[in-house]
Amino acid sequence: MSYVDDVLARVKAKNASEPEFLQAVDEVLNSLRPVIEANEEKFKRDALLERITEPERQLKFRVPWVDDKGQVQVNTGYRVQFNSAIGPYKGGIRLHPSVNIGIIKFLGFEQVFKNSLTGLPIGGGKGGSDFDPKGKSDREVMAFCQSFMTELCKHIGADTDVPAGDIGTGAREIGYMYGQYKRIRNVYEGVLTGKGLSYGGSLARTEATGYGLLYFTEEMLKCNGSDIKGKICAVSGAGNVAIYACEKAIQLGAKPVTVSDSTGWIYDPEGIDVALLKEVKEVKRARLTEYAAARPSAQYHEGKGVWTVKCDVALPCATQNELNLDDAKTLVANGCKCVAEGANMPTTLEATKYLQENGVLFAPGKASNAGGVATSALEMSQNSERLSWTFEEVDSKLKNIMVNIFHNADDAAKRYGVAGDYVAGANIAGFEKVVDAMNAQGIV
Ligand code: NDP
Ligand code: 2IT
Repeated sequence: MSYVDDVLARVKAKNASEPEFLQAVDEVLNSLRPVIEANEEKFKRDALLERITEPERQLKFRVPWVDDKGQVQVNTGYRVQFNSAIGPYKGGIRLHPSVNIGIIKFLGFEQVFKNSLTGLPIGGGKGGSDFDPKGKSDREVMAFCQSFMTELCKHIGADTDVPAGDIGTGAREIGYMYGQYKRIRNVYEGVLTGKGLSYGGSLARTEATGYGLLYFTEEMLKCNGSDIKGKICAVSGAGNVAIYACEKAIQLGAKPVTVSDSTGWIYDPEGIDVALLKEVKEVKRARLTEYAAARPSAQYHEGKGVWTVKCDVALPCATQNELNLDDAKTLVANGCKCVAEGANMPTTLEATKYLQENGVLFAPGKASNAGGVATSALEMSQNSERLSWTFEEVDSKLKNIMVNIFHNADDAAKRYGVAGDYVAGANIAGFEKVVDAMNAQGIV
């Protein structure tokens, strides 16, 4: 049995109850075959793949808090500190009822390679809780965030581990967590990113993931003889990533015509009205029915369905495994030419394979959504030098980073004889830097 197959079998046996983690490992290790085979004995002797698939540290803790009725609620908190070879652990905090250790491990594993691809000195980590912010009062959200940080603050720090936002964690939650960290640890430092502008946040961090996704997509299309201008985009999600993906798509001359949330989706043939979407989702925290009620051109549908809309470019920006094989077939049949992931692992392995085999340009999330964490690293730099950069400065660095990530993935794919396979290219390019650092640092 090859070394890759041997490790895959062992990771599967050891983590049998964690399907999302196994899916992420499966994709990465299969992409790495040509790299590993070129030097199999050394990788095997150093147990490099066993080490890279085993988190350096996993924390699981109780998060008790009191709801508005005086009832005590108990959630589970997680932080997986996956790999610190190239920098302090860095990655978001997901607050969603579906969160479990397997989901946090998959996200932390992806983050290791993504953060490496940014070219910035950040290791990989991820955290979260099964707490559901939906329907909670501000006071309840604050109570949860304070309790969560009361434990987490013992394990993080500006040079150790720097969490940020993800699903369910936005500006409000980061603010409450930052306040509690500062109060307990008595240090004013850049321990979280995605902070408000009045207390150390970076301009353009809010926009960064969605904008970065479009910068990446623009470059990928350009290098394949096409142009983002004039393209019809189907977007899923209606949160941070989706909103700013729509905004930048419009700025680049494309037309996003869909968005979705966990209850339904919008088809708006006139193009998504981003100001209205922000009002509904960022200000009112309401359902997409309110968007439809305020916009005569919009049709609201219950359930799932954005991938049935005819589009040139599909941008999944909601959650993992939201684009399956049937969706991929529908997209191809409708003439879709490009899928770029804004979310983490939104496309199933079967769907990815089908899209690639049918000539669709496919950008994996760890490359195309890396603009968020890259700008988080820029926020860390600004915090360290106690300065803040202008929006234009951060945005232009973000654009350069996304263009570089595309070319690094593209070059790595070409070097290993799989030109155009950006999944393999991103995994290989991300892996190379981490492995170099791990080798230099000995068996740790
Ligand atoms: P938000 O919480 O701001 O928005 C998430 C959106 O996706 C909401 O519209 C939500 O609907 C929908 N959604 C979430 N879970 C589900 C589900 N299980 N089924 C259907 N719809 C769902 O999160 P973000 O926009 O920040 O994150 C979206 C994706 O992008 C995630 O995969 C995240 O990991 C990834 N990502 C985020 C980055 C960031 O900087 N924020 C950076 C890189 C990747 P509803 O509100 O109804 O739940
Ligand atoms: O998945 C991700 O890259 C994020 N949620 C952003 C992480 C960060 O540290 O900004």
